[in-house]
Amino acid sequence: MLNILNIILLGAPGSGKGTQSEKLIGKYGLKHISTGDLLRAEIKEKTALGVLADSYISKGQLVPDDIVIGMLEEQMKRCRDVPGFIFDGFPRTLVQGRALDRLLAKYNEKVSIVLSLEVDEDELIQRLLKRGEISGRSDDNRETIEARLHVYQEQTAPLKAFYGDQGKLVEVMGVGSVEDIFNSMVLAVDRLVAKG
Ligand code: B4P
Repeated sequence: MLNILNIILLGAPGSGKGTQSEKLIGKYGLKHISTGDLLRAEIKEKTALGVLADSYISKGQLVPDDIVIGMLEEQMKRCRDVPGFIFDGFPRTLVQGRALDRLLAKYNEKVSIVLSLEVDEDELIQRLLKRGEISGRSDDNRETIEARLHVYQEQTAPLKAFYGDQGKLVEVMGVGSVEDIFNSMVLAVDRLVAKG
């Protein structure tokens, strides 16, 4: 792996990371790594990891760093010759951010760009409550949503300064049509690619 495009999608729960990842993969052919999807697959299979993860997720808490980092490392090891990665929902803590830098460095790689989806809290709550009506997810209810938003502010939002200091952060307005938001992201990525 050398000089590949590594995009991080940062944003509060319900900000549209999963939604936009699908579109970005379609455009750039990147490998999608969603720690949320991986954890939900473990929960569905009722593995030991899944049972443990569910005890955190259903309360709106983050799954411990060592578990998530191990899972991510496993996924990356399996990927050779990909044009890049979309990290969707990872990192969510500074510990995870530093671990990702170390992991990419092993392959002489680094984070290319961090797209942060900015959505106000009222809109996030409405979206997640609506998703909860159909998703059946244990974390899409009002009490858990509020806990998740709190966890985001406390543990994940500091990553914005971490990547801001590295000159990699691009804030994208995450309210509006999915297409318009996607176009803003593409603009930021293409600008970066054009710079070389
Ligand atoms: P995730 O699976 O990452 O999901 P999310 O934050 O809930 O949602 P996302 O931002 O992807 O929103 P979506 O596109 O679906 O995390 C779930 C849990 O797993 C975490 O709380 C945590 O416990 C655990 N976890 C995951 N990663 C972890 C890590 N690294 N470390 C520790 N724990 C971890 O959009 C939401 C809704 O909005 C959808 O219904 C969508 O249709 C709608 N929507 C999207 N864009 C819209 C728009 N522009 N307008 C209107 N609606 C829109």
